[in-house]
Amino acid sequence: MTLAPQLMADNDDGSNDDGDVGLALKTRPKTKRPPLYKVMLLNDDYTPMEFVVLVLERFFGIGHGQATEIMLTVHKKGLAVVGVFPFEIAETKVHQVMDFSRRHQHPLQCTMEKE
Ligand code: TYC
Repeated sequence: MTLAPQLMADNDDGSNDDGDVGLALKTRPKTKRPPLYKVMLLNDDYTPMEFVVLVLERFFGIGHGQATEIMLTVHKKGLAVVGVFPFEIAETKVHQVMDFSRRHQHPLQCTMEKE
């Protein structure tokens, strides 16, 4: 007859009562990064270049020099990604740009798509 297996027997759920409190720290946190969305500006023939630069400065916090470069990229290539954000922030940027452009009667278009 063997008595030893009873000394440190596991519980039904696989845990034991050996006093180990380190287990939770070793498990991987179950946080997931949110999906990201590219916010893009589209070219058109009518929106003034300086207005696009102002949009990039005001709503995307981009400095004048880099804003000018991005504007020229959109002008030449047709569109450019101007930022990557979680859904709600991307959606807010799109709405801000579209609203600002509409109020100034410019046809500038801003869109978003999942990265
Ligand atoms: N193509 C416009 C012009 O020549 C400038 C422009 C740049 C418009 C970027 C929109 O997203 C844009 N005035």
